[in-house]
Amino acid sequence: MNILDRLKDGLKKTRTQIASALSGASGSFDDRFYDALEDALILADIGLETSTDLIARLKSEIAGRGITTPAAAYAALKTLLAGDLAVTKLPDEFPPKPWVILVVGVNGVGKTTTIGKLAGEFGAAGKKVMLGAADTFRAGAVEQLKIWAQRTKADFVFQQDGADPASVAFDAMEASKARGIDVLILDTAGRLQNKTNLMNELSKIVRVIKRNLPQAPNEVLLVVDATTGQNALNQARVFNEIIGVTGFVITKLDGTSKGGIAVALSKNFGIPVRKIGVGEGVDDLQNFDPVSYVDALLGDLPDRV
Ligand SMILES: Nc1nc2c(ncn2[C@@H]2O[C@H](COP(=O)(O)OP(=O)(O)OP(=O)(O)O)[C@@H](O)[C@H]2O)c(=O)[nH]1
Ligand SMILES: [Mg+2]
Repeated sequence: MNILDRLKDGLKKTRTQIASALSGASGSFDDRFYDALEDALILADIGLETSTDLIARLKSEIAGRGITTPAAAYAALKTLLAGDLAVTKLPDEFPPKPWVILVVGVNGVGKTTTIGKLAGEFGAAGKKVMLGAADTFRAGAVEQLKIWAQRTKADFVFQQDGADPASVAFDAMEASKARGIDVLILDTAGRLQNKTNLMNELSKIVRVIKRNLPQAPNEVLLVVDATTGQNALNQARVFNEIIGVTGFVITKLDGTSKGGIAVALSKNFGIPVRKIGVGEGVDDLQNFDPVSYVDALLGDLPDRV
């Protein structure tokens, strides 16, 4: 399956749900149509405020352009939405070395898997990649990252379970400089239930990195799981407060009915979605392309409307 098909396949549930919400407005092109559209967007987890705002802008666009059919209105909505999702992808070149990516997020969202996929991608582009196991909290976390390092032929820096994560970050910074590494990616633990601990731990990691290389970390990627819906917004708020997030990675977009969360996140925080995960394999990480995403999310207006 090619990249676009995989995205479309992944977002099928969201799309079907939107289509079924829209079928309630069968045949009408009036307030019922707009209400159904708004409901459909909210159901997909685009968010109440964002959905209301989108519909208001759509209405004025439709009036301004003299649009008279639901299909044309739907197309206009897709253009508006894609236009809102300005993106910048991760850079292809990384001077000065190492380019440091700190990966954060709550438990189980897909941080380690995303790091493995990123290592695969950078490695395939000819970059020297190192993975640093700064999640020393969960038993087995180091081993899991090690497997990804082996699979993607990345260098690997770790200490024993329970070691100080900042100390791992320090070792990884030193080692990546000594070995001429292009991209250093650091895994972290995400215990959101204790915000103070999390804040202390992440701030310490960042301090150690900066002491070694003042412009690093170059990216703080917050990984969020699309299936958690609106809760992803709370996670983004907390992590952004704690360390300042520079980009989102949205995982598990395959098979979720809450695929609209990418819109809610980028609209609410003005932070770009860098990557999306559409499966568990090493090739299942895509750049976020707003037009393809909106197409996969909304599909075509169902015939019945
Ligand atoms: N379907 C699907 N599953 C994914 C995706 N990304 C990660 N997963 C799965 O989600 C589960 C958790 O992934 P991890 O990478 O271990 O998550 P984590 O954030 O590192 O978890 P902790 O280290 O426990 O905090 C694994 O079973 C992954 O295979 C994705 O894009 N799609
Ligand atoms: Mg992990």
